Amino acid sequence: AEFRRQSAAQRAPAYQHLRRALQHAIEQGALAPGQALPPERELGKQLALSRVTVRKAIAGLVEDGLLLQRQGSGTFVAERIVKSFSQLTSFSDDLRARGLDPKSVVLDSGSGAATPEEAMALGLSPGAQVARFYRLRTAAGQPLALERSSVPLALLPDAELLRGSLYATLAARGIRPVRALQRLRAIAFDAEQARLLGLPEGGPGLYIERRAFLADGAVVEFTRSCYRGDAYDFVAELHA
Ligand code: 16G
Repeated sequence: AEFRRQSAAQRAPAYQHLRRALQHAIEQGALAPGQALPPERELGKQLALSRVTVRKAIAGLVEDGLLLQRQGSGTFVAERIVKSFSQLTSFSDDLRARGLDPKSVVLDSGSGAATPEEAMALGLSPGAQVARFYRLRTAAGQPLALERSSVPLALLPDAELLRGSLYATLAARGIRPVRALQRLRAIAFDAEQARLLGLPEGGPGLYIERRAFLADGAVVEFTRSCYRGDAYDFVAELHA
């Protein structure tokens, strides 16, 4: 099997070799986040590869989100987004604080009677109405997460009007979550999620479930997020 793998690798086109080598260098930190890659022409010369080969390898890594191309200034190693796992912030606030422009695409929205799972998570009685929306979250044009939120309809009666930030929309109604419980789990993106995020199927994702509470103890949201595992680091400070 090892031999077959090796000979398969030898048969792979040159751009595949280069793509894998660059990916390895990024994953090992030999190419640091934010670091600029030499221009295609120069890289080709250094490695004795054609410019087409270099361009194809780079295009693949851009597609994977490992490299970023900025118009006119070159190709850079993508920086991971480091996000607190212990602060109750919203996607929009968090990305705006980094100088990135957060956007949402509402893929689906509606309302209806809470499912047993929603009723349990939101602390509602069976049959209570909930607003639901499924959003693709992007920043600087890059898809970063898919989020499925359920909110008691009583708190968000005009859910279909939700365009931007959920938290901002709630805040405008005087509703502010003060505490949340989160659960984190590793997932592999299924075909549909991968397509929406523009990633390969089976790629790594971080599934995060958040139940956010109001000061009076009521649950305001039950959100199931799938963040890009290749783009996010979640950090938390621990105290003894
Ligand atoms: C974050 C929250 C999500 C919340 C959303 C609101 C995590 C893991 N999840 O993505 O629960 O619904 O922010 O963002 O942080 P918005 O106000 O921009 O809609």
